[in-house]
Amino acid sequence: MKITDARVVVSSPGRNYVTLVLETSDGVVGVGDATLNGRELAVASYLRDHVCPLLIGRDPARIEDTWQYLYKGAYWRRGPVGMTAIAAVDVALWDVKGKVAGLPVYELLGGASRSGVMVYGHADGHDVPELLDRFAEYLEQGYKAVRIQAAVPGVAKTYGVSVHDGRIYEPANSDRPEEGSWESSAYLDFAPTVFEAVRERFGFGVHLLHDVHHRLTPIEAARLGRALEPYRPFWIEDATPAEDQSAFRTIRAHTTTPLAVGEVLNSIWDVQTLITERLIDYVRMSVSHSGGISHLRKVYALAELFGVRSGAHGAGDLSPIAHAAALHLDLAIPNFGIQEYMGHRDPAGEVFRSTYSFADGYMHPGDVPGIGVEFDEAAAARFPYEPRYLPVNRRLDGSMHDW
Ligand code: GCO
Ligand code: MG
Repeated sequence: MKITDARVVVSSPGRNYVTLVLETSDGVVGVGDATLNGRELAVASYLRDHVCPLLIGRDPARIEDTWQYLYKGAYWRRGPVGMTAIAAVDVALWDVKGKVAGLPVYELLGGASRSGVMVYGHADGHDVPELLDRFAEYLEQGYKAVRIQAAVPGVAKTYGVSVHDGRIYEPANSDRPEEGSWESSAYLDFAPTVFEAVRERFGFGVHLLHDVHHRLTPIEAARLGRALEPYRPFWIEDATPAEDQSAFRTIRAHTTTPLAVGEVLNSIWDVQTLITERLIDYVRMSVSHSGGISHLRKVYALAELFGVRSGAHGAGDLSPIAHAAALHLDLAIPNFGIQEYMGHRDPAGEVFRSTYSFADGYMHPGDVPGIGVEFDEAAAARFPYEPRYLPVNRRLDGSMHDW
């Protein structure tokens, strides 16, 4: 069998997604997600101009060899654009392999290690009462774990708080990035009161998570971790800018609050120190941005040796193909921790028809052969690409800060 066609489709059913479609000489079709939010066309070009021509004629069964060919063959290492492009090829090849074998991908990864994958939802509020109402809705749906984010008083447009519908919390401007504002001192005083309110109302029988979105210094993050200890968070996420692995030595020295990081990282080398020095508890890299199933499972295997668990990024800007791929890995690996699940905005379901399911706080990828997501190219054509930027952030004095 040979790969006979490789094409990239950029569509915007609710938000932008980049999808790679591979066709084989046996008529089997495999799909992969190549979405890099706010920089979509860079990955589309990397694939179209530099990768797709190399795939034609290759044997789709040789997944690892193709991975090494694309990674080593580029000469330039790591980075979000290249690793997202390779991930799309990798997932599409696992999809093909599953369809050829007549098995869901998790069976090819060693089979299920659990009956379902615990996911966390994202409850937010413009103030604490609104957050508590949204939190209650997640509990009604059966969620066992919920991330809590509330607007910091005096800080306009806090990260993680939706402007409109309570689910899509990232403003996306088309001409230039929206500007948010930030002040860590106000946030550090406020965040523990949010946890206190949630624990007071809902008790300790539900997991609480919180996303700091790379905004603190190491010692600020240490202070936050310590202040939250009485409320027993499941984790604090991305406490400091992720590229500085050594920052976690400082945080770790001061708090027992579990730490998660990695949604902006792309390779096993980006988390090598974090894992081998046991500086984190959960690694948050996603299938789509980290070289696909083949590479992320190596990250998880390394993490297993050091007692670190998975906690994959699952924002709505990763397509349903990415979410399905994550669920297959989550179901199979021994050291699964938790999976983010933000869901997808309509009309994404018209373009991506998925077989994964949610029940009582757990998800399952389904049992159809392959990844379990059908990509409808005719439907995708009805939703053309729309340029969108992620926001930027300024401190109250006007200087740039991490968003
Ligand atoms: C999360 C993430 C997202 C990112 C987004 C960027 O934990 O869900 O922090 O909200 O900001 O994926 O594109
Ligand atoms: Mg995050």
